[in-house]
Amino acid sequence: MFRKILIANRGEIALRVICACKELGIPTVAVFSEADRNALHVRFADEAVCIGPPRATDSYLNIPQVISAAEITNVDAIHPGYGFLAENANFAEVCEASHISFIGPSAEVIRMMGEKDRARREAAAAGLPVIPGTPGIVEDEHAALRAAKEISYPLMIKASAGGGGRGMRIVRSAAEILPAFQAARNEAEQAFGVPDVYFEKYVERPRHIEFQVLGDRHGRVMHLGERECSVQRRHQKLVEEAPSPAVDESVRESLGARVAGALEKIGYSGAGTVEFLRDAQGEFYFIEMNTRIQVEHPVTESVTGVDLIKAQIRVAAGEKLEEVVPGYTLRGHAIECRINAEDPETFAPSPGHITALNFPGGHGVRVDTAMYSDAVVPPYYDSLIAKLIVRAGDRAECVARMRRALEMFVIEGVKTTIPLHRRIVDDPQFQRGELHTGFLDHLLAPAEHA
Ligand code: MV4
Repeated sequence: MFRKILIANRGEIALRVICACKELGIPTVAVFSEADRNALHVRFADEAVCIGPPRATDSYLNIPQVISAAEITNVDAIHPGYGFLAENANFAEVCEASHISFIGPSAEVIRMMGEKDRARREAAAAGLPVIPGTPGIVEDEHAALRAAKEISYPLMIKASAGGGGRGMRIVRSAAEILPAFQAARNEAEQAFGVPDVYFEKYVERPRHIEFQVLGDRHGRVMHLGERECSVQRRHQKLVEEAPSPAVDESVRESLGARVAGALEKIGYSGAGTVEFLRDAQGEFYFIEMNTRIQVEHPVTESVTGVDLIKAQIRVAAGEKLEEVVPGYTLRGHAIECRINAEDPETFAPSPGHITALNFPGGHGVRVDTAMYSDAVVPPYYDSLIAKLIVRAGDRAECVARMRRALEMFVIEGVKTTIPLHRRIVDDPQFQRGELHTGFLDHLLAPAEHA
């Protein structure tokens, strides 16, 4: 097992990782920017090192600064959390070159999954269903016209370096294809420095369903069931749940086994998430893989009983999967609401000073946060300030529990998305579990009158 772990992150996930380390008996080192001097992750870690000015590029994204902090404090592993350096293959490489274990998959696999057209090809080769589309990048206008004719409309143009919804375009007719192709290439070049794009058939109003996986460093990979993440706005998830209301045991077992088998072929290790779209006919298609722990991991923990952060650390230290997770049974239902410091109507960030705070509690309620009364939410980072996770015997009881927990949650001093979450869980369609990726836009659209 590791002697000491540095957590290259901030906020609730840094605190979450420190909690897991404490329970494993591993000393921790926090890093922090000048804006996070009084943050809870700094106070709760055994040691803390300032790594630079408030802006993330100067601190949490500054690889030499993070590595220096790791060397000064003599850690033997780094946990990257999510965001920041978590899916940076160069960072994983620098860690290993510095004889520090990166708690995550190999740099090669991170790089593979970061190139989305390549990830799609590798997933297909390993036996996962993919959306009909181009075998690789579309090089020029001639190839674009040919590919569009083959795939037919509507189709989607995606940036190879994109992911998470950035650099995508829907094309509904032949008249739009060439302008859209050029625009998408320009946008991709601007955003990622790489103009490469590929095409897929467009799937209308799909569900977003993702499988949690865990692999050891001995070639074994298992799945821990799926999460439903269809409640999103502009590719930001707001509510996630496990299991998905659209997945029954036979689909879970067959697709889960295919996912685990595919990742064993690829040589995956660590925690990861395989994202699928599920179309209206119930077909599943691989779209992307995330090679990190995700924000919504607690819903999977709640229904499997597996502590995913501890498991991540143990497999990174070389323990075998059969020892880390001897087995699990899915029990009940869990829902997570992401609470952001944002205006619930305009979604404008609302940084500031927390003047009053009351967390909900009671049976089946978990709050993952680094907030405290008198804390400051800085303007420099993403606006997630708390995750409210509830579990119950079934989905209906879980929704009722979420409604009462949201009622108990008080945050004053900054605007939050709590009022929006109340609207979501009060919605009859949400309560019926009839979700798709357009659900939230529909809920937010101004009411139409006949
Ligand atoms: C798609 C799609 C429809 N057809 N691909 C958005 C994020 C990125 N991970 C992939 N995304 C999509 N890819 C094809 N071929 C629709 C989306 C999509 C979406 C996916 C998941 C959750 C929310 C979404 C919202 C809009 C579009």
